[in-house]
Amino acid sequence: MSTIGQWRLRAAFAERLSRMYGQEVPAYATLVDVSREVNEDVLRARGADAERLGSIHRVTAERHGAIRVGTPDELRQVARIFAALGRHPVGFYDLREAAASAVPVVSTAFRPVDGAELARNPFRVFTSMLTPADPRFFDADLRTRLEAFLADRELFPPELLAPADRAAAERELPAEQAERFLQLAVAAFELSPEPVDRAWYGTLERISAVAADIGGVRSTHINHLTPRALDIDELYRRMTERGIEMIDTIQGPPAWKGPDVLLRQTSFRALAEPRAMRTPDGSVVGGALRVRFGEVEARGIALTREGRALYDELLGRVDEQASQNPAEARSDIARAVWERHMPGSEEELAAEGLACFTYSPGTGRPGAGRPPTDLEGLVREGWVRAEPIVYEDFLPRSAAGIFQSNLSGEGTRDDDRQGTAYDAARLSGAIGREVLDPFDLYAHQQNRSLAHVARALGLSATPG
Ligand code: OOG
Ligand code: NI
Repeated sequence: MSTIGQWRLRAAFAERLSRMYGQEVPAYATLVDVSREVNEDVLRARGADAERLGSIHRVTAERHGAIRVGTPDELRQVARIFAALGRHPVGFYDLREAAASAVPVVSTAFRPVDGAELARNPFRVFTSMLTPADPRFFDADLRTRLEAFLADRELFPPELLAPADRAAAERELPAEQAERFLQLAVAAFELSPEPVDRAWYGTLERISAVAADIGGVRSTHINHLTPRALDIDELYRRMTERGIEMIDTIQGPPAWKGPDVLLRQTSFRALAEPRAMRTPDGSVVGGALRVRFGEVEARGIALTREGRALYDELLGRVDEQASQNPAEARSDIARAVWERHMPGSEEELAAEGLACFTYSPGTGRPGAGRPPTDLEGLVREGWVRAEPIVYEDFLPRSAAGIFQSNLSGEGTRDDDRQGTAYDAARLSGAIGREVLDPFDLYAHQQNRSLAHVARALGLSATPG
């Protein structure tokens, strides 16, 4: 009998989820169409250069999704489903701190970590977990009710979890079982038609719209699915031209003449969708909720820890200058700051140890003589080729911005109270598997390529 391997399961899951989401959220289908058009135009205009950060095949199929769960148990279950698809938890994001309004969640991203797996299909899911124990948001009474509500629901049926465990262990599934697994997995992230308890939802919504979205209903759902665009500024213009109202900024690094780094994202607001509501007297009435939206992103080069510190520092400078000059466009301020302080080429980023690359032996044979021992010299003379490593993760500030742009109200947060501590180690404990450090993953990939170069060129030491 034929079997389906993990990456094919992952690709099929991405595709089916995308089809489901496009049927249910038509603006998403527009976003995918416009992204494809922009990417084709960029490829035509820039040729091979357009594929420096991923083949057009990868980029066209590339998506990230986002889901939100309520408890460590639910998070552990989702981790089992994602492990079946060859994904690991990477990175810790504390949105409670990053957001100005009430976003009581901590998050990680489930994604492939191996270079070949990423190239096949990088489909990743930003996954957030509610923090009912945080007294800044929930008092003791509400916490108790919320935890009881969450403990009583089942997001993922056993018929989904059993094949998930098998796929995780065997890295494949028999075709028939794969079909059933994929159907159940997609269904688990569809919007449920079950009527929403209006009073309970409203109680949570007064605290935080995110809390209501997670703990106000008996199911979870994918809340956006994000295609990747090679020119996000052009995409923003074309979506606006088509009459789709976008949030007013592109988040992350500014548009500038230097290399694309990290991640730039923008979105359209959640649309009001009809939902059945159960009123306190038990009758079911029509209502509407805004819970699903659309986002698009452009990915750039991964930064090292030092590069990221520079990015965060520049963000601070931009904030400061923007608050001092409210009349000036933030994007202009950001561009000016970057042009002053951010190295303007890949070579400089590499030389200063700010960005991550994979190195390989050069294809052309450089002139006679011995190769230099330093990496810069090796690259300059053509002994070694440097390819940028694409940033596969997220940015807390942008993620908070995405949450926030979709909240109807600010919610409430009592900053006089001490928040419950959460970090990557505690989240690892909740998931039952280690939350990996993205910087370590990029460094590892770079170091491995350097060791390979050293062997291939017969160098006595790894260049650095
Ligand atoms: C997740 C928001 C974060 C991103 O791209 O930064 C995110 C959510 O709204 O649940 O997806
Ligand atoms: Ni997103």
